[in-house]
Amino acid sequence: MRNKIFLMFGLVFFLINAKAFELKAESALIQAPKPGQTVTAGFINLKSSEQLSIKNISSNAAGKIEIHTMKMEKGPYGDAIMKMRKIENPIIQANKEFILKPGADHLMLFDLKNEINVGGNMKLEFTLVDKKNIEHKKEIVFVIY
Ligand SMILES: [Cu+2]
Repeated sequence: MRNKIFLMFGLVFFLINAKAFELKAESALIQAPKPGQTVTAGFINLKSSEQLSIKNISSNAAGKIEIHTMKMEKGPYGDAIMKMRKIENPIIQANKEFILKPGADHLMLFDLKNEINVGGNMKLEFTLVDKKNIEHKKEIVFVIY
């Protein structure tokens, strides 16, 4: 079911500074938080014609947004524990898919402010820096699922 939703939404195309490069966003989704929770995860596929670094991601609806990676670590009893860690300087490589998906690298949204309902939207503003060190701000609409 979830996979189906991933395919259904998506295809949010846009151009940033058409002469400079093209950035394509697909499957921009945010998981509806569990009742009483103020943290959730988000997912997206990005593809850019030029290398971009993600300097910041912000939203009126969240206090803080990070990109996380998942890593297996040894727990106190020698067992394997999945740990999340912030990616400090995420880079979107030119012409390579930058994929944030469940069970892998993902967006982490903290301090959710509003009520977030399935089927609603959340706007996230990405601050992207190109190789010439020029900043581009791009708003991407995510679908809550
Ligand atoms: Cu996380």
